[in-house]
Amino acid sequence: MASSGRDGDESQKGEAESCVGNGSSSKDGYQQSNEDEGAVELIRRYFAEKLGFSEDKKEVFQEKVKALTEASVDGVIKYIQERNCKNIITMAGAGISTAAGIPDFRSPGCGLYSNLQKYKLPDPQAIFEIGFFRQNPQPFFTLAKELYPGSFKPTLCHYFIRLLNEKGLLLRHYTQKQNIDTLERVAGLPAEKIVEAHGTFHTSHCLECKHEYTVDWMKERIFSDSVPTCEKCDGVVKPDIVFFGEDLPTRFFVCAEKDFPKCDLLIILGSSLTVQPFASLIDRVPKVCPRLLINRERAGHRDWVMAALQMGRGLDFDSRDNFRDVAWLGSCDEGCQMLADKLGWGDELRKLVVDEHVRISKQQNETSKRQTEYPSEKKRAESEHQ
Ligand code: CNA
Repeated sequence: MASSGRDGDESQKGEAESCVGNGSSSKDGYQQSNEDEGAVELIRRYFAEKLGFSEDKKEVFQEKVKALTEASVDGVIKYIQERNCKNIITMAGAGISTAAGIPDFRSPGCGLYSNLQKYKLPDPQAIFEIGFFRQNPQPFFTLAKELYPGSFKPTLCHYFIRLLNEKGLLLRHYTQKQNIDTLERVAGLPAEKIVEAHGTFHTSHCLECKHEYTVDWMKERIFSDSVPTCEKCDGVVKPDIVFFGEDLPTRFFVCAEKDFPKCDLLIILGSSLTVQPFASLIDRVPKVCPRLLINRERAGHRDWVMAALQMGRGLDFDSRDNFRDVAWLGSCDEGCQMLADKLGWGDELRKLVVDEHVRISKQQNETSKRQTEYPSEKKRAESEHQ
């Protein structure tokens, strides 16, 4: 996967070279390409004027000068170092936790949506739709039991985000995983740095009277194979993850409004960027802000017609005018290790992962040993959390 990442970089570099006309194309080829560009520019202007999308080219040109010197990973590293970035935003999807053994949603074959046949749902997404859940909550809780974290450990990518924070570079981490794993917290990222856009398993609420329940209360119900019902009013209790058809947490809107205009580098990790409004956060950074995607596949990019016409929104890896968007294709862990190496923190990150994984294993062993020796301690710990 790293090699395809590197190929991705090379293609960006090739593109940058052809932009300045120093490629190996013949004079005829060069003239032809100039004519093509002229035609594309004419079409672009025509549509931009007709549709009212006209952009101030001068402004964009001036901004271009301010962004990456090279639309590649090395360009991003140089930018971080020379511009003294302090307001990096990371946006993460389910892909940052697959290396910990937690499936994502849409990856063909191994993603959750490919493996829900046994629940006989009208369609795979129904398991996360609030209307369906109100009628039939059982499939969701059966799935939650299957997926409940046993001894998952944060991935290297989670620790990279922690390092960004410890180096004073991270403004905020936005995650759209439904955080049953809460791996960001386990990795040591402070709560105020995390925005859980699609909620969390950390708390649960009764759908009727809104009474709150703890993660341990919910866990016990999930593992006893019962649909959790409220002790006050008998309503169904749902973990505070955002289902389709529900509003996102207020914190998401408040933080996004404040953070994105300040962002000086956006790093998108392990997301298909298919679900709104999370996906469109990528368009809320300043026009000059570089955006780096680290993912197994390209995501969130404008289609080529819109890119050629300089219209529409989304990442823009391929247009000749690209001065800020970079795709590194491969695993999140490999991509983050590569970034850390280039920033000179490679060994620190490797050591952090090893030390923390040893610490977590030790903690997990001690807990399960204590609970085997003193089963009543488990009961006490659970009731203390309620
Ligand atoms: P996703 O749609 O499953 O995408 C994951 C992305 O990560 C894909 O592009 C993968 O190729 C990539 N990937 C997987 N593993 C790795 C890896 N190790 N390294 C690099 N890349 C990797 O998950 P997202 O988080 O992007 O999307 C959110 C899910 C939540 C959507 O698919 C929704 O259907 C789902 N959901 C949303 C809601 C809601 O919006 N309220 C509710 C319930 C579920």
